[in-house]
Amino acid sequence: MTRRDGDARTQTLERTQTQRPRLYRVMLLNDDYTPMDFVVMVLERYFRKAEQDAQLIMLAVHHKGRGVAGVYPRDVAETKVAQVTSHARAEGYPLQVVAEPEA
Ligand code: TYC
Repeated sequence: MTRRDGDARTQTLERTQTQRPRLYRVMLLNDDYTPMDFVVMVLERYFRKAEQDAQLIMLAVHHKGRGVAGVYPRDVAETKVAQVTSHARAEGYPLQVVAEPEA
């Protein structure tokens, strides 16, 4: 990393590599009321999972309490949270979906 001092108050930091955008995990949380079939449909439709993978992820969330539906840049992750939450509420289900930054 090179540091060039121009004006005493202004410094420019140069990097040879650009930083990759931070990625966010979209997490599904378990609850007692959302039907399993609805969660599987969500994983297929919004997270592009094949049916068998969707079943496995849904069951893992059911047993462990939470699990990763997908990993995306922040704007995509936030859009998926909003879309899935809106769909679940429209059906009257309490499904919780959250985005969290990768470590
Ligand atoms: N626990 C729910 C049931 O027994 C199923 C479920 C799975 C709900 C995953 C939410 O994120 C979830 N119907």
